Amino acid sequence: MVATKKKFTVVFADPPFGRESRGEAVSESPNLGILYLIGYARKRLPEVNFFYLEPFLSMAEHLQKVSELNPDVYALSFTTPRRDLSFETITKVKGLGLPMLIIAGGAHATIAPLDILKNTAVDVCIQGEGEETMVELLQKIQANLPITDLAGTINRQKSNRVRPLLLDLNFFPAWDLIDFENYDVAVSKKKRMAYLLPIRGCPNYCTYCSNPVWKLAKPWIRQRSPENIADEIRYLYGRGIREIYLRSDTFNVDIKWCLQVCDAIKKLELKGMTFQCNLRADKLNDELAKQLHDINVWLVHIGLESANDRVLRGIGKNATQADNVRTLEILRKHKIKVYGFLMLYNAWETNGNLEHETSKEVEVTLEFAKNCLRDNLIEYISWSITNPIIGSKLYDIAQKYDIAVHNIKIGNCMRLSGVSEQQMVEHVKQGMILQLLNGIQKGMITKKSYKRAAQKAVKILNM
Ligand code: B12
Ligand code: SF4
Repeated sequence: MVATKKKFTVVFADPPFGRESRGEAVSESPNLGILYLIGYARKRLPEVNFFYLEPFLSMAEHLQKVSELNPDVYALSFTTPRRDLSFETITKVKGLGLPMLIIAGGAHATIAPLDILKNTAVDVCIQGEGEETMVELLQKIQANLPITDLAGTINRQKSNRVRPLLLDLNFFPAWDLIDFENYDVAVSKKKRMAYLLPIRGCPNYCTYCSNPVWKLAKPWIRQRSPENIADEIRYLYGRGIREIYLRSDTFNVDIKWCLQVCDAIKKLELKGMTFQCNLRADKLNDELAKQLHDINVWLVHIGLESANDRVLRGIGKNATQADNVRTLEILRKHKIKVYGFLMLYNAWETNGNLEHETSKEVEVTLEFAKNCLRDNLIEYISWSITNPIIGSKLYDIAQKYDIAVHNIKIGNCMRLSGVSEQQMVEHVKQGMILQLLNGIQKGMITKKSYKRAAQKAVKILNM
């Protein structure tokens, strides 16, 4: 009998966070990057077997699956905060002794590929958007061609040129691989919810944001067609999804296109479907807010960041406090709730000088948030101490002035002149208490989010 040749197999993986990660950000959604890569690649490479090892697997289950599948390529996707677990995973996968190529992609591989190549057994890092690079890489591997010169990759021999971005985004993630029962979102009206990306990129460059993937090449903004977005929504509805969070960094870059998307969604006439989306405060008008309400957008997420124009200017937000207030008022008028995100103790550079948010300005923001909650301008809030995350302009500023520190109570933050650590801790504590009490009051602490709330409460008690 002639043995049949094993199909060329590619395993995409999230690091294994285990089932105890339930209630944390990783359990909210499958990795959209991986689903997009598989959705794109399998059309072009129908002869290849693709698998996805999801984030809720334990390390033992993850390794067991890799052994069983014995892939030709193992491709891990990870962010910077998940670096340590990812490095441990790579070491253990390598330790299985299987003959495979190990690839890394995602935010950390894009921002810090040399960190990965230096400290792990990864053979190739893929920088930025991975669809086209992955297809070409797999074609080359199958044809036994050298892979050192491939655009969009970095290996131990060579750092190659950046790959142009995809212009046609009218394709779907590989949703068929996902059982939505395995994912759970903290805030939603419906039990079954999915994230959907109508647009890639963001036209802004806020100093604190590590928006690494999209800004390697231009155009920074790419929109899908309203019809293609509506088709994906119809598909997800058929899969039992009743709430969709339009999760792109910002939905309202181009109001005209947003209105067309709303129209296409309205035409679907899907009973019982609700939506959430991310908006920027500088571009909302009455007409768009009305349309959002008409398609059942019940919650929008807005990065308000600060209530001080000096700070908003400094961090390059391209929105003013007047924009913040106007947008909150328009949304209240149209009965759309707001999840407001605020940051404390930001820093920036003006004409070569380090500047930062003062304690007084932080207090203004805290007061603003309290008033907004009281006046129903904001429904939910979330605070974070500014963390100079790798990949952001702020990271470079923090390195230049040597101000990045780790505080055991509040995590990664910055040492700012004239602000004591105790003062910072106190303000973070005030913000977190406000967030927690408001969450309890609004019934946000449900069975599915109790773990996060409990962790927060313990953190506050220990401050
Ligand atoms: C939606 C989202 C989530 C969702 C879904 C995750 C996801 N990856 O889709 C959830 C809520 C689960 C999430 C969680 C977290 N996230 Co998040 N998330 C995003 C967000 C807003 C959009 C992601 C997106 O658009 N995906 C769509 C696809 C098309 O893009 P992509 O994921 O980048 O994937 C492409 C490339 O990166 C590459 N690629 C990705 N993986 C791989 C793997 C291989 C092998 C290859 C070859 C290529 C490749 O190809 C993909 C297709 O082009 C981004 C912001 C942004 N604009 O990127 C933040 C972002 C990626 N998240 C971030 C962070 C920090 C987190 C958390 C650590 C937060 C937390 N506190 O826990 C967790 C970690 C999750 C994890 N699995 O490790 C940071 C990462 C920053 C950094 N320096 O690493 C970002 C950039 C936000 C920011 N500006 O700070 N996130
Ligand atoms: S914070 Fe939001 S608006 Fe600013 S650059 Fe990042 S994604 Fe864009």
